[in-house]
Amino acid sequence: MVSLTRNEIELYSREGFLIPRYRLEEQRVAELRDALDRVIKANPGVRPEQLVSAHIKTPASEGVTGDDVFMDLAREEGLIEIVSQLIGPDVILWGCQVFCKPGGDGMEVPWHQDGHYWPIRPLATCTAWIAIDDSMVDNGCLRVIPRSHHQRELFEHCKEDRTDIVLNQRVADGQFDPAAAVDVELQAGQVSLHDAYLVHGSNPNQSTRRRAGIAIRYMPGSSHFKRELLTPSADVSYTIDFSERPLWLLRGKDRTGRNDFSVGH
Ligand SMILES: O=C(O)CCC(=O)C(=O)O
Repeated sequence: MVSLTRNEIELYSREGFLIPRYRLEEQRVAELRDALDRVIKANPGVRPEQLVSAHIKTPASEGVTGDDVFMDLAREEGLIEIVSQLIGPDVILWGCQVFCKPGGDGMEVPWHQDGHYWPIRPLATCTAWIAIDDSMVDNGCLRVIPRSHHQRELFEHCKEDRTDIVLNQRVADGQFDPAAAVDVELQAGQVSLHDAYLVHGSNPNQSTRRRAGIAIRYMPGSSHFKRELLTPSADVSYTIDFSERPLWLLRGKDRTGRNDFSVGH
């Protein structure tokens, strides 16, 4: 099993993101592609960048029919091991979204901090973003602003009235330097990890090649998923309903004693 070096752990803590040496085998990537094809087929009314809760097979309040292959990926020991080196020994799975940008019209993800959207206190999550296709500059790879997580504060976000973007709130101007952006290019099967406070986004897909990735969200057992903080809303231009979101304790304990693992299962 791959474990992170001390250097990698320090890099994640300093920069807010990391590309570990962990990589899925080709066969596994092929299974993810097949699962994605099934999910796209089962959800004809949903933009493929907005396949929220794709790890849950039965559509719940968010309306997306997911696939067990994505759940198996989220439970993969190798991933959990790496994540636990970054967030501690208690690991709770609380979310998963496929961001699939079709060739030609794949949408932009505006600059944002994930934590702005999430009802987690204290706010903490490590996202593992797994490339299902090669994710390069021309097809709209993830872009990050290194160290923008440092102060552990949420910047002001403003609403965008555009229909060609995946999220309709973005970090308001003047709070970070977009010129500092780093492209996180990954080959299919590679993984990047990012912190809940890190400013990140991605450009539209300018190529004819699809760019699909799956973001799996893990929080430490010292955080509370406070469903009542955010009510179901269209704030992100698609339905997010934290009130019914199931949680899975994958490793260790719920140190808060307040996370509800019965909801939504
Ligand atoms: O896949 C993308 O381009 C954006 C992903 C993202 O915003 C996230 O994982 O939080």
